[in-house]
Amino acid sequence: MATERTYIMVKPDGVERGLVGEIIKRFENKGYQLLALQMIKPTKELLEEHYTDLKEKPFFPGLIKYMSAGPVVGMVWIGKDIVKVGRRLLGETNPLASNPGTIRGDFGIDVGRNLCHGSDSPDNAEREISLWFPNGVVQWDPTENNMTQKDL
Ligand code: IDP
Ligand code: MG
Repeated sequence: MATERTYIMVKPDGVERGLVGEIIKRFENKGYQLLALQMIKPTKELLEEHYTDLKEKPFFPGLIKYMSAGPVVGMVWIGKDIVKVGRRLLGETNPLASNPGTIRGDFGIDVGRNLCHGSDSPDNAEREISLWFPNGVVQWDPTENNMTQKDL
């Protein structure tokens, strides 16, 4: 099982509904490690590049409009098998097909308002991380500083 990075993003509907903390909590509770976090109002050009594989789809113009309607919260997470398991935490693309216990299953209804994004392969994850965080992201070891000690 490889340690991988993935790009997770709370979409404009997720931000508007106040689900940023809830979505972060699920990845933290699982035990994954946060490497980067930003709120950004993406340009159409950035979104078109992010979703370049979908540009022939009939829903593409609506997708770009939806995604540029408000700020998004983009994150990089790292951990074992996180690309696949991260998508399991998100649920199916269609929230109505998503199991309860998943983010889309618990909070969504429409495929065009499905709250969150997760990379679909390790290669795409690295592509998306470079796209959204062109200045790079930190590396840190969550055990190195022993921040939980009580005798301070
Ligand atoms: P994913 O987000 O689960 O990886 P993709 O197939 O990569 O799903 O599609 C990207 C996004 O495009 C979806 O999350 C959703 O917001 C939107 N989308 C996908 N299929 C449809 C559709 O049939 N109608 C409207 N929007 C769609
Ligand atoms: Mg996808």
